[in-house]
Amino acid sequence: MTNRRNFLGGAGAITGAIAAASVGKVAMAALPEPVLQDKPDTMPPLAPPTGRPYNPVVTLNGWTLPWRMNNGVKEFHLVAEPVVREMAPGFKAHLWGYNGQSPGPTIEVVEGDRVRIFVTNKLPEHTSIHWHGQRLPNGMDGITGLTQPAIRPGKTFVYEFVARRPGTFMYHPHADEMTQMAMGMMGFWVTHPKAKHPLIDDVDRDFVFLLNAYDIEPGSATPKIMTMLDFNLWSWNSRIFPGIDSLNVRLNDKVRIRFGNLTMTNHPMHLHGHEFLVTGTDGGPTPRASRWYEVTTDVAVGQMRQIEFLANEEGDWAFHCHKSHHTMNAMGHDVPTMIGVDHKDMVRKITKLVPDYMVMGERGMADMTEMEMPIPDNTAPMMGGEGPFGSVEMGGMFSVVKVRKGQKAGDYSNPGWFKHPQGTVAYELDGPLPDPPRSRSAGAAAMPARNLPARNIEVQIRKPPSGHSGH
Ligand SMILES: [Cu+2]
Repeated sequence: MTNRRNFLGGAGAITGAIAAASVGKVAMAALPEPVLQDKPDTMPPLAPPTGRPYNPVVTLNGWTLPWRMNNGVKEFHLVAEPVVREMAPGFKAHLWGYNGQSPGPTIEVVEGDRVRIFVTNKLPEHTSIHWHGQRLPNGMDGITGLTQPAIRPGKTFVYEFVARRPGTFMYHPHADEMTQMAMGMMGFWVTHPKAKHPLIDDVDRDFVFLLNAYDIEPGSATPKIMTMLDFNLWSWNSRIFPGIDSLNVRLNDKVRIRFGNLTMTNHPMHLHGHEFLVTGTDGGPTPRASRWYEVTTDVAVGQMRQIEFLANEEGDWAFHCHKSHHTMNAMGHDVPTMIGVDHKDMVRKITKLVPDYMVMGERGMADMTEMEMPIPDNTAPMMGGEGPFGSVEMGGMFSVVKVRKGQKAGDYSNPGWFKHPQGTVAYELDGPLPDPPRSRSAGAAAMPARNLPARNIEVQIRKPPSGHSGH
């Protein structure tokens, strides 16, 4: 749950003294008290207490920032600061974020709202915030050096604009971006339509999360900021499976999931058991004629996608990035392929020198999930997550859409594992294998060879006219 900490004595101990010195008491009193979050749990949707009504979103392992109304203006207070983010149970990362967590809180407003955002910098270096995708006055775009001076440590800047178009947006720094995004500074923004919109359907559940990535050495806690491609933690909202909450819906709910990509590579997002439509991008809702059903949609760097589907198949449906390295956690990348290598002789020799030497990967990497290999403190296992049938052998960008009937109206708590109707689970064959029907020995009738007369096929290639005059 959120807590309201004293602004001056709060989380940003590193720069707290500077903040006190540079923001006067009177100025401080005029700011909305910053609300902070100290847990990585998925907060229930925040029904709007003031302003116009809308159907609020659910931020996966995150929360929505409360606001105050001030003469018709929605005022928010973001505090950029170092945070400790639990990325999975047993693994905490030292990141930078907003208001106690990384990513920062989701900001939800309604089309036409006038929004004022106070941004206080409690980082050890300057920052700014860019409101990715918004229509706004150029001077509110948040580009350090280009549209505004940097927000120095301890200083507070004010951004103010009207949320002009409904849609799915992000926010992130545009100052020392390589460092600040690698450290986890980003957040989600949703502008709800002010009235029934021809291209925006009502949904029962509306989930949001950001795709982000970190390079944190096993056993350490701070990301390496110089990494460009070889990240080892692929996360949703700075959480990795099995630390990512499930997306709980009721049978026949209409479900929207919005995601934005602030990593350094693309992510083909894949949903099991249902087909979805891409109903929106960073540019707003897509025209209906442009929508077609898919089960995977690629999200390029800097892009946002919103997908919608009718959850009409009960079960625990996997939902993940389809790059197999992105559903693994740290330490999987520098291991040589050992499949099929017979280690026996080598192991005997090595064991004389290193008594507790262990062979890895001789039969594939699945053994890794079973052998309880000792790993350094503060490290997530490479892949894991216990399911009802054993290890799920996944990490990183993976979660489960849990579709259930019979859950009470409004109850979106985790229903536990799916109870499969009898006879609907893949099973182990008991008894001898029947002859494969295609085998010749099983009788030629199963699939007789097709005897076609040999033909000489002449391929005719029309050559371009000689010379270059035709170009
Ligand atoms: Cu991916």
